[in-house]
Amino acid sequence: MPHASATHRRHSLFRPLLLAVAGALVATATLTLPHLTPDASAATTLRGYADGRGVKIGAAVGDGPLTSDGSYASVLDREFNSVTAENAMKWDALEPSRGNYNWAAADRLVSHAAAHHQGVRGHTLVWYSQLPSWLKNGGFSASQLNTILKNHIDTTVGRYKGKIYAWDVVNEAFNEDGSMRGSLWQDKLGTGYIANALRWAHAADPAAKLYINDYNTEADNAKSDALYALAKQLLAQGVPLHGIGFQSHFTVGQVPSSMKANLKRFSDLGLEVSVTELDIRIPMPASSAELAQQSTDYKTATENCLGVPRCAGVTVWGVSDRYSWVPGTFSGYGAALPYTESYAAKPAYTGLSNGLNPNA
Ligand code: 9MR
Repeated sequence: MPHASATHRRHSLFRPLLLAVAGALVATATLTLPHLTPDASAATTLRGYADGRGVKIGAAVGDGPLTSDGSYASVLDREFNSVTAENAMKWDALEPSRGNYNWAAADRLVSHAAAHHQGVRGHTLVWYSQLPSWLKNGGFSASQLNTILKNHIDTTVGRYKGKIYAWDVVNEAFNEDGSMRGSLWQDKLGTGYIANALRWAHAADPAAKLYINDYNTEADNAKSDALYALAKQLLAQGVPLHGIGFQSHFTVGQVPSSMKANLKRFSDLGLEVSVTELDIRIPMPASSAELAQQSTDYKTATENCLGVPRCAGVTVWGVSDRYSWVPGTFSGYGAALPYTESYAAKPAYTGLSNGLNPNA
């Protein structure tokens, strides 16, 4: 017993001192932590804001950078709650020779996403471009092509059943004037290939949201009018179409003024809308005024989607200017993404963040 009381006395003596030390530590931590780790608060990342609004903020991901560039992966995982395969799920990548599938890069992305609590947008099942040559030059009949397409959709959507929340089933099916774009599918099968592809994809994964995706459809124009008419018709026929993807490859200062109203008319049909491939290119070298305008444009484009009912989210077509497709396609243009080549957040990042933050 004497021991117990001595111990008790010692505690009583030390308690004020311990409390003072603990209090000082808490105060120090409170004062210094935010300065030491500015990115530590999930609420201030892009994905923190997106999660708070129940939407996706995605990025297109290349297999090269994902597997070889640690800085890339750490920004991707900190900032984005959704990923799209930039190329790995296209037909030429998945089935380079007939019946021989190469899943490696696509599987890598899907398991990376699961490990980092990211959703996956599937891109893309039916497209005129990036077809393997055995398919493009195979001289197949309509009925053979139908079977090939169904097999490809069954196999690909089936493999990732439950792991892909949305699929770009049909990509870039229209010409600028609203007519159907000539392609292997359109030319041999007619426009009916679109309804068939949607039905097959739905059977293979009933939970995935199925999209038609295109570019230069963000404004109210001939191309978006044709897409609207097709969407309405497919819905009237009971075809499982759930969403429309607006790629949104813009030039600085040129986010279309009719974008929000245009997205809203699709949403009013009961469809989801998503910005699926946002980037905003600048003539190089980019001036600080252009970078500031780009920031405004990122905010506007994001708000144009999030301000519409049934906007599921915004995906940017890459993370950093280091790997963007833009300079290789639009000679003299670049700097289209939210991060510089060395992963500094650009004014565009702030614009995107403010577009996602309801209190900005
Ligand atoms: O960014 C992609 C690039 O790496 C590929 O070389 C290119 C091939 O067509 O496709 C790019 O992604 C496109 C997307 O799949 C569909 N919409 C336009 C995108 C930019 O070209």
